[in-house]
Amino acid sequence: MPLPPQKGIEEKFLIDVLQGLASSPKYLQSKYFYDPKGDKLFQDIMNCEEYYPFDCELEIFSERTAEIAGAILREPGAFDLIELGAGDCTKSSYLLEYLVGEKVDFTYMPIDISYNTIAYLNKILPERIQGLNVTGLNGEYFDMLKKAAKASSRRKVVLFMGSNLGNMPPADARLFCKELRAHLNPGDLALIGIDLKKNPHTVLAAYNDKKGITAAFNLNLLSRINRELAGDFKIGNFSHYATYDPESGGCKSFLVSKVDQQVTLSGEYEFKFAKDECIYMEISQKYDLKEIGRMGELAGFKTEENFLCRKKWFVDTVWSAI
Ligand code: AVI
Repeated sequence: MPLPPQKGIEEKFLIDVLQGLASSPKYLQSKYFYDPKGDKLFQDIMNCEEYYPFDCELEIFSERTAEIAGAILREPGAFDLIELGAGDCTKSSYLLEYLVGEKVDFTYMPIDISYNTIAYLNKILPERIQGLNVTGLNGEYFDMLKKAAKASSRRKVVLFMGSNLGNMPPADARLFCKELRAHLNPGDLALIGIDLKKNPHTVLAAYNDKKGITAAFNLNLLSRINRELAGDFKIGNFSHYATYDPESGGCKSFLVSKVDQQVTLSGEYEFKFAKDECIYMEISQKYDLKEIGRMGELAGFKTEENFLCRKKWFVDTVWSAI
């Protein structure tokens, strides 16, 4: 049964929304997309024709499992395989099954902010993959990495897949990689899934699908604000707008106000929107291989291997901590 949101989390949501809507230009944080309806819409996005990143990374994990395992097993000895933001492990399951099949000594440690996700994985994974050791950790990535390091001094292999790094602006992504490195020891590995720069039409179509699923995904955050923060957004008064800049690799989503309007939250906070004013919702940054290698280097990693999908649209890069 889903747990009710904790009080502190609700307060943080209100503070972040008030801060974003009081800013100029206005913004909302994409991490709040994922309420139960948002989770379902994200599943629909992953199944929609234009959204390629999921399929590309699935191809890498399902078809190059032995090679990925080979990169991980280059160093001998038992290790902890830690996945940041594990979700339902659809892609990483290929690797887990392979490693268990090869009788490799490792513990799988999925980390997720959602208590429900971790409870589900702790229960379901050992049933699904007989012989798998699972220790799920519920909390913020770096708090949980610290906890994992305290619990065991084994070598660490960290998975951060799904192009989640792309949802940080590049400067924040660089800081994230540095912080990740600070939690690792020399020789530990990070395997990071990153969406690559490609034909701009392909990228834009993935974030502006014909069925309007991505639009609904973005608009759902306004519905969530109405429900959880007593807002009165008229959802039909906003439209989804996606843009991609092939030079910078920045793919951004906005919600555009169709009319002059005012929105009230919690009966006391009022925000005016001019016709055509935009709320910045999300960045899905694309990189090239050189930029990715440089980002790793700046953070204190060496690129060991790049696993690309056949179309060369997506990479899982393997970095070792130096
Ligand atoms: C979760 N994240 C990597 C997705 C992406 O591609 O940026 C979220 C998403 N937003 C719109 N479509 C998918």
